Amino acid sequence: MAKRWTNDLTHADVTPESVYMNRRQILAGLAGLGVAGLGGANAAQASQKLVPDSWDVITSYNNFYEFGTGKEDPSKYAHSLTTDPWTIKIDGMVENPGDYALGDILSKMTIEERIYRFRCVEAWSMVVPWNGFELADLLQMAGVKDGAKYVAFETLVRPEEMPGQKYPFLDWPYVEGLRLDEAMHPLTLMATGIYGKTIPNQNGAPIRLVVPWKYGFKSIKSIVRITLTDKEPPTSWNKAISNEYGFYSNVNPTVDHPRWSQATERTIGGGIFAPRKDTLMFNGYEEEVAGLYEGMDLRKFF
Ligand SMILES: Nc1nc2c(c(=O)[nH]1)N[C@H]1C(S)=C(S)[C@@H](COP(=O)(O)O)O[C@H]1N2
Ligand SMILES: [Mo]
Repeated sequence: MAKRWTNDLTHADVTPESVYMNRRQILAGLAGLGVAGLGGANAAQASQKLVPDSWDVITSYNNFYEFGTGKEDPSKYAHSLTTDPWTIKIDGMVENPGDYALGDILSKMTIEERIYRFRCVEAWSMVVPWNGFELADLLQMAGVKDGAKYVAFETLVRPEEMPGQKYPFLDWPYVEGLRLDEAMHPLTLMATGIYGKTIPNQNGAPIRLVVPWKYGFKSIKSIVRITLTDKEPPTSWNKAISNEYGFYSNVNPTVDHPRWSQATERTIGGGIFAPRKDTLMFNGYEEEVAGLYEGMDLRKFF
């Protein structure tokens, strides 16, 4: 088979599993050293009414807001999420719409390991070994109709198990989207595992998206719906703070966040005195994905 993407990473580059799982504590230690917060004014005001933690605290450590905005909430509550049975609705501009049991989908897919860089918009990064299959294979199974241009994704809404959804911190469900060619790219993964194990609930069980050349928030967790459409779908962070988070959100060291530089990043697990590392264009996947954006002004389409 022709090599459709290059992997310059090996297990030697992988962020140690314990560091990945305890990122919140590690980031807590870095907080005074300039880890940027994610929030914008509106969301910050909204969140302050709901939670005792400051905006910078919650956004730096918490990356699954459905479980709450407190920094320990995902680890406290995510274990109660029921991930079996799990159904994904595939609808919109597809030949075979329907409610697909996850087990049936997985029986048709080949799970492989992909070691990818993962770059959060908050300027920290890790190297993660994912287990999953290409989204393209799932879309092929669904049969994409002519005229479809985008893929929209939705996370589960189940406030009984996801207590953060009792508050309008974000407009639930968490939604994300890709252009169809981005979704069909061989790097775009649907992950069901990390570090060779079933993906933990707090990391998006039982199935999540991984788009390694985009900022981490595009990699939507615990997906229950995938819709093919001809219109650019709304995305959660863009709806919340549109001037800070665009639809594309490609990792780009030359386009700064309005409130901090994206030129460098802190490697989680590198130790607090490790020098920051230069952020790579498209997170190091430029050769594979730059062609998707030829002729586009990446400042305008950020
Ligand atoms: N549904 C949902 N997906 C989500 C999020 C979220 O809050 N809800 N957080 C995003 C953010 S900000 C990041 S950085 C990554 C973190 O994934 P990880 O916790 O597995 O590292 O998930 C992304 N996907
Ligand atoms: Mo993030």
